[in-house]
Amino acid sequence: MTGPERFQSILDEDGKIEPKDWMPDGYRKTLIRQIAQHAHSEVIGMQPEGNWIARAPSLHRKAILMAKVQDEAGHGLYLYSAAETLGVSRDELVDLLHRGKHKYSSIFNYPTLSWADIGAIGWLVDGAAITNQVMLTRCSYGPYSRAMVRICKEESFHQRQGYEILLTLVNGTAEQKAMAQDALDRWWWPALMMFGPHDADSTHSEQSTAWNIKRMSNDALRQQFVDMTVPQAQYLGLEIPDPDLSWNADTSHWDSGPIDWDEFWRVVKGDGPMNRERLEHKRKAWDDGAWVREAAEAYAAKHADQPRRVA
Ligand code: BYC
Repeated sequence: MTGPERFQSILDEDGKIEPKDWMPDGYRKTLIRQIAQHAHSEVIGMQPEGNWIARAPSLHRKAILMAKVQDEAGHGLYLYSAAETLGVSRDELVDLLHRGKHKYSSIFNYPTLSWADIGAIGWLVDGAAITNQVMLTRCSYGPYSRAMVRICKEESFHQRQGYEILLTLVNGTAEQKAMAQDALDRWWWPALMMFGPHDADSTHSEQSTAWNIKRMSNDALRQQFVDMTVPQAQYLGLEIPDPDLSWNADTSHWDSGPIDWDEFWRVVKGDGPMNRERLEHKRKAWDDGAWVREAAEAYAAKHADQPRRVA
């Protein structure tokens, strides 16, 4: 069997493509693009929540939030490693992000203005991310799909801790409940935008679906998220900020109103409320960490000829 024939037969049998297998150039490029964007999102995504670590309302909340933010760093590392199996280095990818040549998820360009935003991120942002990532556990590229399995387990905990923050707030004072409603008002639409443009406007969906990278469309995943989240909002006693939201008895789905795609593209193209701050902060953290990388390299060079100690 030739390389291309074997590649197609693996896809036909719903198998996994592994790093050493032959793969079309476009398949490799698509995966590098998507996995790198995903890794960057995890790392940039530490900022909105990191903003509240020092201001968490109790030691307990602070410990949970620190663990969550560290998990996101870990997700970034698995994903950069998965991208490296495709022949690109982490340094190259990070450099492309720092030079503004790579995208990351639009959602992380919104500010976290109150403690309730930390609840809304866990509930909605991690909730949307899991919806997408459960699908990606079935992606045809082995290293990416396996990274997703572990990430989804951690994201489920993140989602629940966010929901629990909001549950506590809605059962608190009127002011706390209003804070939770305000967070939902600001995060609802950006969370729906995380799934990407409508299927008809999606550049990559058709090819990515043919390659078993995507197993569900942007709109189908968005609908799944809406259907899952509406009853959760009802249980919280909060109102989803969509006047067109209504139950459709014919389709057994919630119908929602139009998304502001102008806002989406503005944010994706770098002009959202926090785009500049997020990239500046990321570049500064990279520069500030130079001494750590230099020390690690000097140490590795000095001990290169010694057998590695296993702890
Ligand atoms: N934001 O052809 P399409 C987390 C771009 S982090 C920005 O449909 P595709 C967390 C898209 O890249 C989890 N750009 O694209 C961390 C493309 O542009 P290019 C984040 C977007 O790839 C910390 C163009 O629009 N999850 O959980 O087939 C704290 C056309 O779109 C967005 C992932 O990264 C967007 N929202 O489908 C808390 C999931 N949407 O590349 C939580 C992995 C679209 O041609 N990614 N674009 O210049 C994916 O599954 C897919 O890439 C997408 C888009 C579904 C997002």
